[in-house]
Amino acid sequence: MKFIDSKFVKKMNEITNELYRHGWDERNGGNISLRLTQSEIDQYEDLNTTLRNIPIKFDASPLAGQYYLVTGTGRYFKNVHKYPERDTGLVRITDEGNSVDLLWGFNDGGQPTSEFPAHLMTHISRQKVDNNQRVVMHCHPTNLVALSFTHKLDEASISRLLWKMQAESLVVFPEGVGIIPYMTPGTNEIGQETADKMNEFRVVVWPHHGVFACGDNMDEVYGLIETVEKACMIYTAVRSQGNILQSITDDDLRDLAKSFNVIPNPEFLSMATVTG
Ligand code: 2HA
Ligand code: ZN
Repeated sequence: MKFIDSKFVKKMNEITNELYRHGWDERNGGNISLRLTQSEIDQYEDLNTTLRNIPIKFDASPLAGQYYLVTGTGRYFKNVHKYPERDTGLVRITDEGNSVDLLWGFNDGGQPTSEFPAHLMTHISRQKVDNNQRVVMHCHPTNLVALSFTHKLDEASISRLLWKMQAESLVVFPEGVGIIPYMTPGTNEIGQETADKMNEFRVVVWPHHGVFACGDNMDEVYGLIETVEKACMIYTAVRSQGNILQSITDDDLRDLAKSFNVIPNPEFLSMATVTG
């Protein structure tokens, strides 16, 4: 079987298109990486030669030998499903960790996303937390970016706000969301800051820019971002309608957590009921 016909390429095509259609990946905005296992790679007949070697500008040696299907730098999510072999690539991290071997894709001379440092550093963090997590996704959800202008950039306060905008939020991201300061995109520095937050959170807000998120598979990570953005969208609608007359309370959040068997981040919500 050829890799172009794989479920991995099909899913990448589908999700990049969904992200584009939501308006979260204008122009060349956004990027995705998905780790594949050796046994998955072995199923395809056209992945056994190195097409070329691509240097990377940071040390990815903790991931040596791993395979990633990744979107290309400068590529438009609008187009990925039409030209997957041009706009995405499958790479293996070399033993030295300072370059990747291209096994498939980027067939017009392309390279991995400019946010590859943030992706790979995030993979390093998340594999320590949970080795099943193999997807990292970055996009520019409109209402989340807007919130980063109007709300104090405080993790507890934004996490609690998002939890209270819909019953779904606490269940989907009980650990809340992490937030880094505004930083220049595409740098190793924003990559390191993001990866540090990823030790604790699966969602990291990039103020005035977008979001980084991770998880087991494409649908799960996409769903995580959708849920965060939906909460932000409700907040936008609420603020435009007027004053808030009632809301989900802390006690309601505690009941939700018990019912759905999730543990809220104790720094953002205590499970102990306050009496008196
Ligand atoms: O890939 O979204 O953050 C383009 C970007 C950079
Ligand atoms: Zn971006």
